[in-house]
Amino acid sequence: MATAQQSASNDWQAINGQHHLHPFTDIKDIKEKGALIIESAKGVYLTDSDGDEILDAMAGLWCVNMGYGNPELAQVAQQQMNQLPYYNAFFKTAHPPVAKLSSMLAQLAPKNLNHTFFTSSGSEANDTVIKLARRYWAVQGKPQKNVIISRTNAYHGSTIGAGSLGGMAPMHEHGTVIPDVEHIKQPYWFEACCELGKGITVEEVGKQATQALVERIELLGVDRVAAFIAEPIQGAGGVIIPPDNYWPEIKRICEHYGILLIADEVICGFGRTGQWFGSDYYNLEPDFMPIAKGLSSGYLPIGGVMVSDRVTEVLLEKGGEFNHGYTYSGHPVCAAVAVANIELMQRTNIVETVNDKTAPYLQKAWAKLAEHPLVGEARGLGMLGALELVQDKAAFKRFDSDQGVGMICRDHCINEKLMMRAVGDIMIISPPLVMQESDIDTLVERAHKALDLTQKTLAT
Ligand code: PXG
Repeated sequence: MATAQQSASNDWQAINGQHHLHPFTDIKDIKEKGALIIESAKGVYLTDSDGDEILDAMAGLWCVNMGYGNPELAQVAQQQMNQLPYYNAFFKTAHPPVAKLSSMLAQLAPKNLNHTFFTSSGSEANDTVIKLARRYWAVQGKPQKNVIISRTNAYHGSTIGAGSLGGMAPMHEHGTVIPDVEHIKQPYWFEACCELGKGITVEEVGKQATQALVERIELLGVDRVAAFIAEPIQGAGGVIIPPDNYWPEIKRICEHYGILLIADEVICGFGRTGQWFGSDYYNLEPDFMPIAKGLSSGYLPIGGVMVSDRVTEVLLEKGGEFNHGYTYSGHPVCAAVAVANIELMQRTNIVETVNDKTAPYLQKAWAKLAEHPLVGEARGLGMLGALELVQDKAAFKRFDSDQGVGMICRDHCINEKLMMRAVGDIMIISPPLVMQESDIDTLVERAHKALDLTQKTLAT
């Protein structure tokens, strides 16, 4: 007989199945199988509607950096709701939370970034950055210098602008793609090995990927190219960590040709790499940094674009009115929670703890998973990790994609009470920064068990 809790769980699944259209989900599939209903969460554990506790190795969607159920963030939201639940930042008005947040961000970010345009999401941030980068050149009499170069397999969001920056073909099939966005290859060592069926040096992969930028700029003509956009470490594409020679050379190329550099920090920002920003990790001083997710630890939707002094100066001098903005740009409750989240991060020294302790511990444990017969590569950096599931390690041979090995493994993870995501046959993690060593042990144990079970399923 079903317990009361299971009946409640079935109810929510049924109601949800009838009326909710999910993001990035096969509609028929979810109607048939029902969604996993998450009812509450505390620290690094989710509780589903059956009462089961699931270790969240994804920090929600790469965002709940300070963990769930922090009373301080909830109190700040309540207090700001009472004091000023909404006012806008259009037409020469502002409010204390947005003023405070913009000043805190200027203190935290690489030293050349001192202004922020606020949005409610990373996608809106990337739509904004397209307009800002093009405007920077247009107001200087170069409207034709409007091409943005991005990378294949990149994810920069789902709106039409941000989706166009992204380099994932299935997303482009769903809607119009804006013109004047170009894609070049990503610095993806493991994939290069799989394509060749043998090893290749990481330096060579880095060199080819940077050379691709030079070639595309030369092909288009530098007078056409406004900017290059990339994540410091590519997240949703499968946690792709660039070789050491990649970023210094990209930085040099952008400087050499005088094109703007956009570092999408939506995932890498706010401690994920063990530094405040991925740009700090790679020693970049980008012209723009789109931010979101960890800015509020996902407690409320807020994002933005941090803008460099060289861009701000041109816009101040020649820009005039910037005809762009969102009703919720710099929303006071979201901004107040972001301020409290940053203060919490600073007070608890979380970024230093990640860098000195948690990330090294995680990476050491994670690297051992490479010994598993299914794992072709276990890579990671900071609080990010990926496992490449392969058919034959020595030959760098992947599974046929229609075998759905990543999804098989993901289902086993969930049965083992571990929330880990599959990108094709790459299993990825992006745990909350507040994970303790004991949580990491549990994470890796459960991941190992899920790999064993995947191997068993494949053998039957
Ligand atoms: N840039 C990057 C680098 C991202 O990862 C966005 C922009 C867009 O942010 P918003 O807030 O509009 O979603 C993202 C979002 C996944 C997954 O399955 C990743 C994201 C969003 C949803 C799912 O890995 N990243």
